[in-house]
Amino acid sequence: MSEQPLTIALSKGRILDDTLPLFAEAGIVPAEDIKKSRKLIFDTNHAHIKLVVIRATDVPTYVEYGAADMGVAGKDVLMEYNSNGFYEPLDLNIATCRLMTAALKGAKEPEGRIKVASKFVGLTKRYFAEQGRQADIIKLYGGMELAPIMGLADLIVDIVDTGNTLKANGLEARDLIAPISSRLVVGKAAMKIKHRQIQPIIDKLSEAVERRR
Ligand code: PRT
Ligand code: MG
Repeated sequence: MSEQPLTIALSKGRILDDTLPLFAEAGIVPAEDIKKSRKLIFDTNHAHIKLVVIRATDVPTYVEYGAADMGVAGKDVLMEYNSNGFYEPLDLNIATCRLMTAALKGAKEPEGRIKVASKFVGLTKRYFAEQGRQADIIKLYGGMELAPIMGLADLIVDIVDTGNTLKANGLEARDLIAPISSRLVVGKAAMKIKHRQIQPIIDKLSEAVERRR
């Protein structure tokens, strides 16, 4: 019986560097070197499995709409996307970091309304609402560390790993919003229709994640 075709959307950038070795350990290997190619779609060592490599923030969109059957995305991106249009069956435990608030070192946070700069405006809005804190959220596309220095914001919400980027800019981490790692996501329709193809992939990846612990 021939296999139904299956498409997996991978986040490019730093998540991809961690994803490819994990997929290799799970027995899924691209037919050519993804990082040396300008192509966006890749065959693999399994005739029915294709990989597409796209912007991290686009992965949930492709999976929710069923254009890709499954995908790999950072929990930060999934929290910001904020949809229940897919399942999240596996924590891949790669590209780990923390989503945190940060401010100028030693700066007091204002009592009333605070200004918060982030590229994650949706999750930031929800976080401060849950905390019962009045916040004006300012959307930035990068270089969030600059915002407190320039007086644009009191706080930022950003990804922290070693803390070196904050430190180099005179900032300090304040509150942990969530620990972050990359997750396997599976479209709801795909999980029903292609369960026979998808479950073994989840199992193989899960075994690879466990072997690394
Ligand atoms: O274009 P943009 O930079 O917005 O995103 P991207 O598409 O280039 O994604 P990419 O390749 O930067 O990867 C982002 C994803 O990797 C995030 O969604 C996280 O899930 C994950 N990840 C893991 C990280 C980090 N670690 C990380 N350290 N994403 C970003 N950083 C950045 C952070 O933004 C900050 O500038 O690294 C800096 C902090 O690192 P430290 O070590 O100095 O604290
Ligand atoms: Mg980047």
